[in-house]
Amino acid sequence: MRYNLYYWPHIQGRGEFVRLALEEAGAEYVDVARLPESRGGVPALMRMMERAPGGRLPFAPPILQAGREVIAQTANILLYLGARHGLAPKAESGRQWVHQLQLTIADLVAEVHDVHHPVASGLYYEDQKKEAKRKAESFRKERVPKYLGYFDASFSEIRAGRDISAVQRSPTLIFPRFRSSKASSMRFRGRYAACRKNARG
Ligand SMILES: N[C@@H](CCC(=O)N[C@@H](CS)C(=O)NCC(=O)O)C(=O)O
Repeated sequence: MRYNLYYWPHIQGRGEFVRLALEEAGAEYVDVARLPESRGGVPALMRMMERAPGGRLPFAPPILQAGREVIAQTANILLYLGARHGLAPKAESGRQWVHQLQLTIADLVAEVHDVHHPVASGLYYEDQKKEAKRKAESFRKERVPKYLGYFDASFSEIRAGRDISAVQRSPTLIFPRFRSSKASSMRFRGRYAACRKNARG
């Protein structure tokens, strides 16, 4: 099966989670919006948003087309790929646990976005810098330690052998890579590093 991925061509963003899973799976895929407009490009992405085959309209990219199926919402796409490519546990409870972690990552991603667009998504960061600065303070002090503490505790449980099968080769392994990716840590690199150092004591 050759997949079509639809995502904004000039940013890593949420599309990167899907690309990493596809790469990990060794799956064949086309990054449609990165093609020239004669074969895809952003117009093809817009067409997919407005007239998805089957009428299941996506709200926003990333979007994965798998044959006649059109799937949106990053965590939903990873749930789909995880089951089909052995990236997630076979047992339903394990898959649900991995999905829970991925949804929590989605919450973190949304918060990172909101730090830079605290007033409105449609406004440029430059137009809401004052509010962004205030938001960033509580994000760095309270939210980053809370999220990292949660993931550290979860991975400690897994390392302790209680549910290793749940996360072996799962899309959540993307998380450590995500942290070191441009999408998040470019802006909060110092804070992430400090939190990790504190966590290790
Ligand atoms: N919950 C969705 C969020 C999707 C999303 O916000 N996509 C961004 C790009 S990363 C977008 O283009 N949003 C347009 C909009 O919300 O109007 C997911 O996890 O996939």
